[in-house]
Amino acid sequence: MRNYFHYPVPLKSSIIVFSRVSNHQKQLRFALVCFLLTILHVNCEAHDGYDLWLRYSPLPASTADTYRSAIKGWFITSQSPTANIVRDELNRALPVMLGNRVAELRSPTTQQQVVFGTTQSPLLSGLASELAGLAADGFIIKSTTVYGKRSWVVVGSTEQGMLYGAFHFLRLLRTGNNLSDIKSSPRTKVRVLNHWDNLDRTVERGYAGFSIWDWHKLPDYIDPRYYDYARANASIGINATVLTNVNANALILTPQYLQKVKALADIFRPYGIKVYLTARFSAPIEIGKLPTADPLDEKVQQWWRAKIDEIYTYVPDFGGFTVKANSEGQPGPQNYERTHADGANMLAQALKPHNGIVMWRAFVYDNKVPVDRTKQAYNEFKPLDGKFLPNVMVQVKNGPLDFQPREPFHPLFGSMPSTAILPEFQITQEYLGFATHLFYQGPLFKETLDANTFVKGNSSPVSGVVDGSLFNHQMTGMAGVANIGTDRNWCGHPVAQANWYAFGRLAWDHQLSPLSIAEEWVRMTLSNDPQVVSTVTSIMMASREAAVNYMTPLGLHHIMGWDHHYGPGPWISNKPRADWTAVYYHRADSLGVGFNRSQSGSNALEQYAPQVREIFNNPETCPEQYLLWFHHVAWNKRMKSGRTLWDEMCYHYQQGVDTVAWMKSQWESLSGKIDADTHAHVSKLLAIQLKEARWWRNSCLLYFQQFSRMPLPSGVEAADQTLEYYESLQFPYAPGIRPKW
Ligand code: BDP
Repeated sequence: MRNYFHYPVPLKSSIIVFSRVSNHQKQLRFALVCFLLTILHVNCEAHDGYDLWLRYSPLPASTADTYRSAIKGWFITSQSPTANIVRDELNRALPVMLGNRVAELRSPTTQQQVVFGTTQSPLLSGLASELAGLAADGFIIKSTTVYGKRSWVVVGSTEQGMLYGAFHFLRLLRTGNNLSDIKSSPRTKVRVLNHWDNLDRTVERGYAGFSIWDWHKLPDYIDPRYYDYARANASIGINATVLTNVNANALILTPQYLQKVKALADIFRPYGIKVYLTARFSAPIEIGKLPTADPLDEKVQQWWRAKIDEIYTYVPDFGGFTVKANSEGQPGPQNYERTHADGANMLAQALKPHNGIVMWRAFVYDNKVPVDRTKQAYNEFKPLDGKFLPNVMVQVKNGPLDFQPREPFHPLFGSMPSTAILPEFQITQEYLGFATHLFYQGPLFKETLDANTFVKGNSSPVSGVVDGSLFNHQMTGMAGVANIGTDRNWCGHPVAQANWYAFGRLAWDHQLSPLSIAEEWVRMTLSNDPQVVSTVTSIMMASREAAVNYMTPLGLHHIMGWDHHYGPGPWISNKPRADWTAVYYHRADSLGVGFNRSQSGSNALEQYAPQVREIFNNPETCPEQYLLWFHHVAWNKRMKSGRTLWDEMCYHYQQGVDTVAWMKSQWESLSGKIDADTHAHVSKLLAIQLKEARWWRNSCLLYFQQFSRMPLPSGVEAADQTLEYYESLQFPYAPGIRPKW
């Protein structure tokens, strides 16, 4: 009898051989080894976050045993670059999670197994009808009989579907879920990351180092990170990446750079990721030497056609363009008195023969300072509904202003029924504490997706616009501004990875709950220990509301520091444009605070469906979380709690600080339960977050108190500095500042 015990550990020697010894000795040694392994397991699993949520480690013995009884080996039916990626991933994951015995089989005939493949394989073609009802790139995981053996199959109708299925299968194992029959397919088609990365490797609103695209060394030097980036995205269903900043540089469209773009596209292709670029509208002038970029000028049209044909010679499956036009100084069709539709359609026409698309952003504001900036996108785009070509999507930020901790949903959702609408979220935390604050955005994304637009009956959620079901659109997607950089852990804050993860998971399926996504992420990234899972998910789920409270409670917005948007700045005034100041947005005076967007004010509410308008227009029925977004409210107005508005505001700021203190103490309780480096890192960041939450509370309350002239209610801590002190703070080198163009 072979006398060995095989235990999967993340250490070099995973096989421990026992020599001839008595049973008692054996038991003692066994206990000792287990004890040592437990210690080593906790202490040796140090990780630096580079592996993201793809960090495989040994499953608890009983869980591994359960899986091993159903999985003796695995087999891949396809042969393709994508199949090789699946093979690598399984080889990377299964031996660690389940032990070396669960290995690749030469043929699928011998034992209980998992078969990965597509319905093109004769072995799996019988499942084609089951996959037929699923959207492209969906997959099924199913228990079935293969050559007489009860087995699991992971099948897509495409190679990409198989890849997504394989990652999902591993996710089930990694999170300790029971294997059961699953059908899954993406609810949106273009699941795209927008990188605001410049060619000099700075990242606009980036807080995790420099751009991961090493343009200078491309295409000859291929950073291994490119593969890891693609792998991480594929694991959560992201299938598109816009490599360059929306504040675009035309150089990216020149041959010198297109070679570099090609190198990246070639790497990403087998992972099912298409490459897109930002198109600078004035490129025909800047690199084409034409006198104009007028979209109706024939020479301009010809130039773009030739340029686009050229791009496809480098990247045959090039996805298309994202365009920011006539916004914040970017050139666009309005420079030539043409509309956004004229501009978008010109590019769409040239992309069409190649199946490329245009993602045309609705984040616009022109040179005239508007009465209410939140109305501008709707005013410019709503009249263009039905005028865009079918391969154009209008890309709309989640709220009508600009990625605030909380905004009502953007009124363009649902109001352009004949146009494909692509929502844009900001995964990078420009207004959300940079990469210093723990701010889990799952609840924020979901709040927008679940918001009821009432545009088509009583149940018309934004998600119905996004997945195309509300107006029967085939072109669908979800865009997120990436929070990725060269920091070893990719996103700066160890927990900021969860926002990238949540974005991908929700773009795939907006029905998932932020809590379940957080739990998956914690289990895959930190630990399956129930205490860790429940504590970290509670911290994550509390974090969004905490930040709203200590930054912009009750509907306040855009009172961050000037330009860099770091820290509080409700006093910001006297800037080149009124709508670049905080006082424009909060409108505090001796009577009250808030922006009146009701019928008696800017009437931004007219842009919403009547049912929404009715609820929001009346300060008595307007949800308090949006109160100061839509109303100018008296300081002594009675709130639902019975407190005055002033007292309520004070309590919200205090509550924000208290929640961060609670988050910190909860995190401390996990010492020794998760890897020490990650624990220490997050712990230090939470200390900064607590300090900054107090800074927000103190400075905002001192500032608004000048207008309310009311005392702080009991239980709200007084500031330890003067308002002048807070106003004097300057941060000329805060990260992520946009370059001056
Ligand atoms: C704002 C950012 C700015 C971006 C702009 C955009 O401050 O850096 O260029 O959004 O989305 O929030 O175009």
